[in-house]
Amino acid sequence: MIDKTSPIPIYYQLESYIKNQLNAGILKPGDSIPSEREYAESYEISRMTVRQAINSLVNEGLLYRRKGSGTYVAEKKIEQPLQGLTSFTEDMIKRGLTPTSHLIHLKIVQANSFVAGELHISEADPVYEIKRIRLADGEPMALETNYISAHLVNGLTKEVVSASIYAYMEQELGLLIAHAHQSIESVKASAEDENFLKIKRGHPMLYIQRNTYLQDGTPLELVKSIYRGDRYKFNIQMNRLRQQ
Ligand code: 16G
Repeated sequence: MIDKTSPIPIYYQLESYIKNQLNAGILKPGDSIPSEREYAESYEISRMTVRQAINSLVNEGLLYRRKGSGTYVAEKKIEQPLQGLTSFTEDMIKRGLTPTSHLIHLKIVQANSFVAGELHISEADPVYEIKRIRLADGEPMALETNYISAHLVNGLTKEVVSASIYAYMEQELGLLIAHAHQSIESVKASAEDENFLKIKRGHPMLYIQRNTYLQDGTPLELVKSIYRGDRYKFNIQMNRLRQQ
């Protein structure tokens, strides 16, 4: 499988070989892969070359290293399309995963100027601040903080927010959730993320802000979320824009 006469760099050939094994399920999430020495001996290549291939797969998030123990196959990322406006609960159920939430707090606070501006309400107006760890099959995926005007929505209890907020607002309150604006930025895991998501401080994370609106244009929620960079991949479908 390694062809030393090929113009394709050897590290790249090894990288492709390991990738094929991952795709074929020969190497599964949690499996340890052979050591650098083992690869080097089996294919009669240098350890430096093996390291280069493995580093590249670690950087892509397909493998991860555990200090003093070895290199392992990472869990598959959750691929999330960015076409439709859906809830975490819906997204997980669609994938056959069980969604749960761990409620950190639910309180009514006075809107600060940023929250008031985003929700088109006055500063110091009452807003629900709901902070939840969102889990898929018991594994923490994201830390979400929702701000929802308490004048617009009421009845957000611990029981309600421990399940689906969207389901409550649509099915119980009859609100027409229509569209949202979402932005995604990369950030490093903070001490809080380390604590709640069990991710090492400094690891790459995705910071997402969603502003959701009702059909009549009223801002419904401002959501600040931190998603695990090692477990999430967002997909976008694009159509070619032609110059006029
Ligand atoms: C998603 C949304 C969040 C929304 C939540 C409702 C992002 C990136 N995602 O997690 O804005 O509040 O779904 O979920 O912001 P729920 O209905 O399961 O409570």
